Amino acid sequence: MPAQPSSEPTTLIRGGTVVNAEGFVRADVLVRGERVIGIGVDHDWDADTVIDATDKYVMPGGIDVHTHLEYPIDGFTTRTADDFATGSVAAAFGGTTMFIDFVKKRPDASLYETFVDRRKVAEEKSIVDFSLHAIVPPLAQQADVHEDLERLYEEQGVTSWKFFMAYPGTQMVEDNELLAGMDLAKRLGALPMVHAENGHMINRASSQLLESGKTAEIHHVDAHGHSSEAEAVHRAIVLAEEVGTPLYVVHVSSEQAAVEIARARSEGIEVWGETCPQYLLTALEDYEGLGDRAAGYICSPPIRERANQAGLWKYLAADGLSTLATDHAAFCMEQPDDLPPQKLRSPGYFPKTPNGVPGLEDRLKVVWEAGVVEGRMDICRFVELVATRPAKLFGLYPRKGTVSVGADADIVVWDPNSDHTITAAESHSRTDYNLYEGMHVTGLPVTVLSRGKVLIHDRQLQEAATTTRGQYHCRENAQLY
Ligand code: DUC
Ligand code: ZN
Ligand code: ZN
Repeated sequence: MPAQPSSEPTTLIRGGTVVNAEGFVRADVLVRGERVIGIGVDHDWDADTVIDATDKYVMPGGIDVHTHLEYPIDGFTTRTADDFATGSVAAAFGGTTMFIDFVKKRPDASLYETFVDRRKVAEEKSIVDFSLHAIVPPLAQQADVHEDLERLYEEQGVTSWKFFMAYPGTQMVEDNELLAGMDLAKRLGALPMVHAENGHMINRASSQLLESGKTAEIHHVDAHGHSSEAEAVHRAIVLAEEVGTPLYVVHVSSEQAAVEIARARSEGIEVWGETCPQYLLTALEDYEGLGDRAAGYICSPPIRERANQAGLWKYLAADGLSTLATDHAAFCMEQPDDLPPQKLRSPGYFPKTPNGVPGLEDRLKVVWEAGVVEGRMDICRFVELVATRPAKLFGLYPRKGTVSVGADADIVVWDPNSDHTITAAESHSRTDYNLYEGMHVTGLPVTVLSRGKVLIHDRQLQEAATTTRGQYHCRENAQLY
């Protein structure tokens, strides 16, 4: 199939192995404009740009469905360090060509108004495509929030809504509100997402720790027990089943919580679990001796004991857990002048340590290393976890999450023979530390295309990255299978 005459630029990715969730094949990929227009070996294709992918994999760009860029937390007293510019550059360097961030209602605006402002900021800054989930505030913060959710769904394609089962008094919704939100989600076909930790159990444990003088960073993990996560996951599944809606559980950190999801899935219940690299590759043992600097590892739910990791890997392999996202909420350890108080704003007092860890640039590399190179998953499952399943669940498939004719040319050329040692100094996030500092990885994204534009080539940022902007995506309903 010769390329049809067109004024749009063409790119030929030649000599690689195309990897999709369903399988892999040795084939060339022809891109015209923003889309893939041909995949094959027997052709007379010519193109304006030819990329040699010999001995490399050609995969769909990573989709990170859980990020927090320039994101306000703790009652808007601080915000994450990466803005949409630095965060999206870090994403591109790491082979991620689409992210889905969150909108949290500002105190002075409705959820809808906050969404409009945030979408605009991201459109001005991001170099890769993006979308936004809505965070559903308690009704006490916005009594008519369901009207906004419906409007966001209809007008902006916001087809996924996150509910907090933790943080009573600020973000937590009680079960009646969760049920009402799930009812609305079911009526529209939106996908409810839950931060599943029992907020009352966490508050009780925190108070007891503080009363006994256990205020140091390391006690954050003690306040967020496995059982508080497993209980909330179980409850969310029961409530979703009662309503009859599918459910997505974000950032599953505990094997006990994964067991609840896997059990429900084995009974045919439509619940999907996400986990994150920090829960698979870092552990409590990595930060228990760090004193105040354990702050760099604090996130919720917490990074748990090393013995917990094997269970998460087991459920990832068996599809008890179905997606890998980062929950990238990067803060700096050293305080920059131009950012609000960061990780060390309250040394020795864990309740005020900003929650969140970085990972957007590293997700594909570290999961490839620990997953594919170390034999825990094959390359197709890797693609499914980091791109295809996220695209399906969040209404982007088959436009994204696959290298197929007609799909957006969001493509990563992956060199399984390149190696690299991860350091914060060579990373592109604004944060100044890296959870994977010193980790040696084999397998790197060498060329990255976003809707046909080459953003990264030979691991260098290209001119196109300075002149193009990512697009906001209105999303469809989840495709569950
Ligand atoms: N939940 C998240 O998903 N990210 C940051 C903090 C939190 O509680
Ligand atoms: Zn959360
Ligand atoms: Zn998050």
